[in-house]
Amino acid sequence: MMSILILNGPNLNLLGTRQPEVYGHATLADIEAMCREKAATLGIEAGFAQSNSEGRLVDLIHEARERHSGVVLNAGAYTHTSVALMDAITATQLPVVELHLSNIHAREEFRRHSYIAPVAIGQICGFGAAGYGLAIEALVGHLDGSGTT
Ligand code: CA2
Repeated sequence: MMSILILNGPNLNLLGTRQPEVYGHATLADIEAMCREKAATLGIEAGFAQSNSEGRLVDLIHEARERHSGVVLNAGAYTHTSVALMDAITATQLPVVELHLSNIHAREEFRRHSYIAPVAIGQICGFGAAGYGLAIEALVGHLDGSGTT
């Protein structure tokens, strides 16, 4: 059975507790449950992980190559800073869908630049927790050949 990894970066463990006007009311556990439901509907397996550490996220991307066919990545603030995450994606050659809860293009200027975007198959942002479901669909569409990218 096809398996994908949904990987979350720094501070996303705090979701649902603060700034609901920006990031919504869903907790990361709610989002995990929603992702598992979506995966079951699509007939695939899904791993789900979160780390606040850049190096741990690099390790998880490396390890994903053994078990998963692709990654949905919300790299949080490392999106805007991490050459290491960009290189990890390039090194593993895994297809990655970049995901953000908020519309990073409608916020501070520094959030508009992403080190992930050039090595991702595409980016989804601005749809809150629902974006995870959209990203899973896009990744599975890419992997089974029914997507456009
Ligand atoms: O919109 C997104 O998903 C982000 O990746 C979230 C990151 C932010 O740095 C990116 O620019 C966009 C921040 C996540 C912070 O999560 C919080 C959770 C609860 C309370 C406050 C922040």
